[in-house]
Amino acid sequence: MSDTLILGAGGLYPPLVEQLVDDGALTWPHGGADRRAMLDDHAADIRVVVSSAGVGADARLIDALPNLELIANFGVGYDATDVDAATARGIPVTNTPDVLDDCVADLAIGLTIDVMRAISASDRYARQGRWKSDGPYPLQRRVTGAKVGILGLGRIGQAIATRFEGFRCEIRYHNRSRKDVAYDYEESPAALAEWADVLVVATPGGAQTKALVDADVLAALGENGYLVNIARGSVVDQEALIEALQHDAIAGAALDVFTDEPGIPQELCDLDTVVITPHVASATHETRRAMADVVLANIDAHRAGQELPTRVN
Ligand code: 8YV
Repeated sequence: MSDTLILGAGGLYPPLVEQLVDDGALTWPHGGADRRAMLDDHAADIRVVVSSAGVGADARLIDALPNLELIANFGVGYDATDVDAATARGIPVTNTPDVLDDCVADLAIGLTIDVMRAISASDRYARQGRWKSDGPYPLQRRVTGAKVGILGLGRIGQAIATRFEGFRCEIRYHNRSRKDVAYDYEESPAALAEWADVLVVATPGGAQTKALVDADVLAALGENGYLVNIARGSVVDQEALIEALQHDAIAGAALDVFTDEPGIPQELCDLDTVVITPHVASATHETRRAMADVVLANIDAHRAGQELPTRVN
């Protein structure tokens, strides 16, 4: 319907965007002048905004839409949207929990194996003909039995932990609050990092977790430790991470998320001890379809005046 505005359409599930656009939805233009023109023409019509990790509804946009009734976020993390501003206006925000846990956890395992076993780095080595010219690839680190620290033991963190159990890993965690689980709790991110061979970041983003993994946590992780981040770039002090990697103060990092996406610092790209994926943890056909269904279920429920299935505020 033409009362819907899709933010960051390029980063969503294309069939969802097609379906909404076929129904008359507008897509948020790239340029500032085009945005102003769209708001001049349509601000009063917009009742539903579809947001995502890529582009959220900030306070300015929320302010500019006088009749906004719903922000339906395509993604479990809604830190790009100003939920306080929405709540102040009585506007519900919804997200897409649960349906993406498995794919995000799968990628966390893949990234861990890649960075410890140098899959991508040794693939490059092999393709460059260096096996022949330089000899066998240097030895790597064993994943099975490694000590895995999970920072943020929510649904995704638990799905990651369960998978690591299959690798006979010892698991500990740090979280805002203790959980009723069989894993030992560490009192701080630094204590968890000190203990762990691999520190997996699985917290929400936002102000509360900003730079939770800082220079001290990286120092505690140490020269034999690996960092894996499938959460948000904001949770890790990216400058401190680059510094630690450049000085071999940690053994490596596998990153799906970055501070200023889609920008990735060249310093990270230049390091063979870093595995990089472009925020694809939920990006499978199956999971993106399921996320789209949750977005549509929330929009449909809103239009029917029913309770929203996955409201966050
Ligand atoms: C994005 C995510 O929503 O669920 C999240 O929090 O970060 C992702 O699933 C997706 O990439 C669309 O931007």
